[in-house]
Amino acid sequence: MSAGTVAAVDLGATSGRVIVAKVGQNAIEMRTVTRFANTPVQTIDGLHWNVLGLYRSALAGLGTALREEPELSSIGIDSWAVDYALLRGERMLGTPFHYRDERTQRGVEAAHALVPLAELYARNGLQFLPFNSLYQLTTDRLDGVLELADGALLIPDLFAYWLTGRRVAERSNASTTGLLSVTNGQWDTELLARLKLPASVLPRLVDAGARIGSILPAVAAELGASRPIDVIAVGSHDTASAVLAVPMRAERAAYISCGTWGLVGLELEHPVLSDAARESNFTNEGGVDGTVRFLHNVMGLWLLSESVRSWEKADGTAIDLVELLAAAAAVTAAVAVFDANDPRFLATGDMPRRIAEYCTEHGLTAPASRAEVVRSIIESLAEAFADAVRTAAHLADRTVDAVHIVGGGSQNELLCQLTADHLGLPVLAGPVEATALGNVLVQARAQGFIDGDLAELRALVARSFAPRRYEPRDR
Ligand code: LRH
Repeated sequence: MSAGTVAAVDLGATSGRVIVAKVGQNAIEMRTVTRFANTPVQTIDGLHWNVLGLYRSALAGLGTALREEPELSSIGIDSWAVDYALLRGERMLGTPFHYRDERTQRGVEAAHALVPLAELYARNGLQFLPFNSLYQLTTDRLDGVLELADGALLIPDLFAYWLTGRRVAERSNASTTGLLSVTNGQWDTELLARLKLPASVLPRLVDAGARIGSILPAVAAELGASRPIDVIAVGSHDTASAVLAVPMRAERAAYISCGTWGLVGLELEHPVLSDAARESNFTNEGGVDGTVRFLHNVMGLWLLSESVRSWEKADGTAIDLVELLAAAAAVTAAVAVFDANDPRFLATGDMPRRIAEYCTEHGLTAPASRAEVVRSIIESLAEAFADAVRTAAHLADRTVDAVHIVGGGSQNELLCQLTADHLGLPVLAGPVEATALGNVLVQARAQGFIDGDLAELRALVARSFAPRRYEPRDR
């Protein structure tokens, strides 16, 4: 078995990147080839992803990757979950909506009138999020748009289709649609019929590790590739890839995949579908190798990035985030701790104002300076993370003795330390690029550059990227 080189296209809610990795049984080397902004666009009908811009940037990055690493053998794509493009033949019908668009309220009501939430949970195992694809598709149905479509592809599957001409639905991301059976991992055709959604728009399911196809000749020409390159299905839901690359002992550890969202939970072999799990809004998403991600979505660093966006708009200049975080760490006064899970924080908008409103409504002193707002956000996130870890362990009847934080949030020292303090447990931080790592590991295994089960892949991650440890302090 010898090492090989693969490329990950990793699309996040604020930026995308193309990363190349040389993966062998004993070490992984990763290098970011390009990073590009992901800036959603508000038009008259709502908030959209600029998927064409993202695809162009991904192609440019892959072209550079191929020039720099001519032996590159495959490509894997991951992104945020739930959002999709509708297709008719080869044509994309309109521009995909962003899950933070507020149009889906009608879809939620209409879907629940057909199938109540408790029954949905028993069938799909998903926490209620107003943007789960089934509510978005129901809104498209009500708007008369769905009937025009003969296909629906989640964002990574859309990119794979544009690269290869093959339409598939990778199973980890398909599990976030709400239309996949949590018990047998197949499209739930009975549920689709009851929701009046056409099963015919949904493509064939594939598992992470499956070869989707070779890049089309026109794509090869654009990338300057002189030989066929495979596109491999990875854990195309970014959280599935991130959790795969958490260097944990899954039976005893909780994880927090912390980027735009803070995804807090456990890896299980079987879903937990109890009333208590549903009432606590815990989800059972599909992971790589048949695992279940039992987790809760906490609002995450979105609270911070959206606050920074408001301030930058007001100032007309960029904010130095490192400086701002240092100022937040230096705040000594007690700051308000608010409920980071409050739905008012979901949509785009003036986050500092919403936090102040929340505080006033709940008899808390609203943070005054920007440093205090940031401190308040981080304290509130740490508390919400700790709560979610405790609830997950209780609901799944598991003992947790360490918590791993991966993703961008693992670089936030204050957040890691406060999470450890709130839980009274050690926090192990890193790797930062867990999502891209999970992506390249699945490709490398599919290509035979490495082998092993999840525990062995995680041991390889731990050897290559040793986590940083935060001990809990007395409170
Ligand atoms: C994180 C994420 C998360 C989903 C949300 C829509 O990027 O994929 O797992 O709940 O985006």
